[in-house]
Amino acid sequence: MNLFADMPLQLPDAELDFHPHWLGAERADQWLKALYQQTPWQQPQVQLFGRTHPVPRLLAWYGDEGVGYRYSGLYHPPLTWTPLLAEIRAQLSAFVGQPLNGGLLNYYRDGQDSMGWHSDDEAELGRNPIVVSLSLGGSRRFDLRRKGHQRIEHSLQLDHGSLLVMRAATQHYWQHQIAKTRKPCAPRLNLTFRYLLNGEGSNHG
Ligand SMILES: O=C(O)CCC(=O)C(=O)O
Ligand SMILES: [Mn+2]
Repeated sequence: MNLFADMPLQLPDAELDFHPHWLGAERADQWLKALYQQTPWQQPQVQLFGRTHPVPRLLAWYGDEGVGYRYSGLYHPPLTWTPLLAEIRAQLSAFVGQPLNGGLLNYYRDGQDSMGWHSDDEAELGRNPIVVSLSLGGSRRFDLRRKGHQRIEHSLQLDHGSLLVMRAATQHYWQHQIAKTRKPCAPRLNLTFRYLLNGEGSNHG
């Protein structure tokens, strides 16, 4: 748990701002319900050690025209922003003071859905990418470790309506994950908005 609400996290070589109550509960409920219903969720297959597995979550990629994304080895053209997503994108862009032209939606159906260790360091995100991550629904633990190390250095609980902003060199030095958990947890919808310099690239397992 982060006891210092709305304070930057003091991790070396990282720039993380956490806003645990960015969105009020009522609005967060509305957005969760609408986004879940409006999204054409996909569950792509990934190749791992020569075998094919479904990605352990549902996902969808939205973006400005031509801003496609490569995940799980497949190129995904952008879905067109819905009015709600355009509104969320505009609010977040105003909040961080930077343009955002793409957004990955992830839906974790239960504790067995997850996202493995990775950095958001794909070339098309540029040198010091901003990643703006809004969490809705069930709380999940977000872990951080240094690249090349196993030990988890810091964890945050990403609750309904919380916003995590990663900037600067964070992706060079740190990896993050949403681990599987046996604890019962409600479905969770996460949106990560980014700014891509050009349309293609990227890989998320
Ligand atoms: O679900 C989360 O909070 C993490 C999502 C994430 O790391 C990503 O989309 O790159
Ligand atoms: Mn990520």
